[in-house]
Amino acid sequence: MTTENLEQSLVLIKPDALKNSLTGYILSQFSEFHTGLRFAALKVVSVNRVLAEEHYAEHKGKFFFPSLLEYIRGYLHYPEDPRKRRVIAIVYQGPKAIRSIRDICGPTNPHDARVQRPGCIRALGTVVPIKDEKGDFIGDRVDNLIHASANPEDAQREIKLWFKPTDIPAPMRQYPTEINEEFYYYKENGVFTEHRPGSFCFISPGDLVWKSDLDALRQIVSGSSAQLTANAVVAKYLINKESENR
Ligand code: FUP
Repeated sequence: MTTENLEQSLVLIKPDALKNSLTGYILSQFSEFHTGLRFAALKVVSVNRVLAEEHYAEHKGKFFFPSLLEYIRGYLHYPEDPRKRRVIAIVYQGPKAIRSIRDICGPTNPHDARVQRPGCIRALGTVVPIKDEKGDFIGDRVDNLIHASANPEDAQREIKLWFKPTDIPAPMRQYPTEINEEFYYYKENGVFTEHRPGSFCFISPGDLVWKSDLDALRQIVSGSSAQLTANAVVAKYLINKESENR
C-alpha cells in the first residue's frame, strides 16, 4: 500500500446535522461505494469542555471561540435536553481520504458552499450572527454541520485526540502505540502518577496507548516541556464520563 492509500480523516457529524436528521445522508455520501473510503472507528460523543477546547485550540482567543464551543457541545441546538447533545465522531481511511471528504463537505461557510458547490453537505448549513454583551454584532458563527480534517498533520492530532488506540481495530491502526507501565491520574488539568483525592486513573499498567501520549505524559510528570498538554492527552479518556460533562 502507498502512503496515499493510508490517508486518514476525522469526521464529526455536529449537533446541527443530528438535529436536522442528516446523519444517514452524510454517511451515505461518504460510503465506500461513493468514496472508496472505509471507517476505522466510530463513536457517539457527549463533548466535554476539555475535548471541545482542545479540538478547536487553534481558534482560542478568536471572537467566535466561546460560541464555537457551545455549538460543538450541543448547547445551542439542544439547550434543554442533555441526552441529545452529541456528535458522531468517525475515522475514515483510504485513498485521498482528506481531499475526497472535504470535497463532499464543501467550503467552510455555508453561504460560500451554496454559491460555489451547490449540492455539497455544507450548502445545507446556516450562518448565525454573534453579538457582544452590549448586543452589537461582532461576526458570524458558522453552523456547517460537519467537521473534516484539513491535512494529514491535523488528522493525526484529531484522531489521537478523539480516539484511544483500542477504539480502532488493530489492523487499521496507523500511528505508533505502546503498552503503558504506570498508573496515571488526572485532576483539574494536571496529571500525576500517584492517586490524589478527587483524581481519577485514566491509564493503568498494561493499557495500550498512543506512543506520543505516553511520551508527553512522561515529560509532563517529570516537569519538562512536552509536545502535548495534559488536557490534550486526557480529553479522550473523559469522553462520556458523566461527571466530566456537566
Ligand atoms: P474548517 O477547516 O473548514 O473546519 O474551518 P476552520 O478551521 O477555518 O473553522 C473551524 C470552525 O470555526 C468551523 F466550524 C467554522 C467556525 N468558524 C466560525 O464559526 N466563525 C468564523 O468566523 C470562522 C470559523
